[in-house]
Amino acid sequence: MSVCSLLVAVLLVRFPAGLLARQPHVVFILADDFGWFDIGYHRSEIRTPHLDQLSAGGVRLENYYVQPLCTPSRNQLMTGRYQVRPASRHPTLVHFFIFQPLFLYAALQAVHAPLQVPERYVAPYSFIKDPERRLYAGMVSAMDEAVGNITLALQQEGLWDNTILVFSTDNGGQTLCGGSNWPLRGRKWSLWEGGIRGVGFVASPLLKQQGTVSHELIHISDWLPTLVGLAGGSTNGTKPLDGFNVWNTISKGFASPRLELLHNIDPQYIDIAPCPGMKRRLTLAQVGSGDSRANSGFNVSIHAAIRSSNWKLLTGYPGCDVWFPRPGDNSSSPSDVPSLKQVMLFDIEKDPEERNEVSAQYPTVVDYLLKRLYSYQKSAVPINFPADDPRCDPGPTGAWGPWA
Ligand SMILES: [Ca+2]
Repeated sequence: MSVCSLLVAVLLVRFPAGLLARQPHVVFILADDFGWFDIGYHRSEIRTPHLDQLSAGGVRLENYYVQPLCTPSRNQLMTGRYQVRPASRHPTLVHFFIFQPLFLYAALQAVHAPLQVPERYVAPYSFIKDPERRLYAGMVSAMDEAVGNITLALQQEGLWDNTILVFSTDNGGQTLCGGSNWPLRGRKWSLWEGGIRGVGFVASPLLKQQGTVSHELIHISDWLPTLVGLAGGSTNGTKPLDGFNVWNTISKGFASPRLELLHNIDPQYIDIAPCPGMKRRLTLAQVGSGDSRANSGFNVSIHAAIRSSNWKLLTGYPGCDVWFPRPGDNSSSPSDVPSLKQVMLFDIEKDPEERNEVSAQYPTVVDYLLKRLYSYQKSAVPINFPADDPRCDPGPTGAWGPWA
């Protein structure tokens, strides 16, 4: 069973009400492989009335980033640190749990493949011709209902008025399994926006500004310091965090303290899933040594991406690079994708679809971001793929939990 499968962890830590009355309850709902175009408020054909209503009264995060895969996103959520850093899981988790009146982490299996859902959720989507998309839509509806049920339970128990609910995907949608990130480029497993720009929002009566949309830069590693701060805890004593406390950004609309975001550096990147135009990756590898920007110190054949304010720089092969058409739209084909370069620069604020590559126009920006990548790389830990640990097997209880 993969790490992505069947992770439903509910942790309830209660303390006497008088002791911690002022600290909010925190509910964190993490969806799996939920794509950018798969939520109602992004004009999807899939209906998500509960998610739409909850987020409409909260703050929708429209410049919010996750990692392109399950495990790295979850790791950064738990540690507040980029995955190139040594792990600092234990000290931060201690702070995370001790100060909470209620902390509920609902890491849903939905809407990750396999595509399975009771028929009653699929029936309203008979208008969707693609059978995988239709099943996927049913799974989204079931998840939407589940989030509605969680919220209703909190209201009925009298907890809602003091609750902060975060909803986030863990990575972009997988187009091979019914997901869609339209109109963003790429998909899960890639460093294009389709892989990493995440659906996310916060709903809470405690928000100072409700019913707003945030375009401030926020990353999944920011939740740890943000939630620890809300819980009255401290991140002092942990290893240095890459995440920022962004509560004032979300709640009051302040500018984000985050000016830069390392999406990833992975010299061993590989995505074996079929992608239209896969030959481009091979072509890209052949032009590697001739790139003059290799002088920056950073090996630009390495799969990497970094964001700084409006700029995003990608190096190496970023992953499946096509613009998958809007579901139901068969008129566009991925054949008109331009050639990739080893170093690519995009103005993400003006060009979130990554259609206009501008590295030649902004060489100073390119040089600066390559230096930043080199700086991160110098401090990175070597990639380590430890052997499977049989102690993690949930055994007869069927419930996953900490084991190390
Ligand atoms: Ca995932």
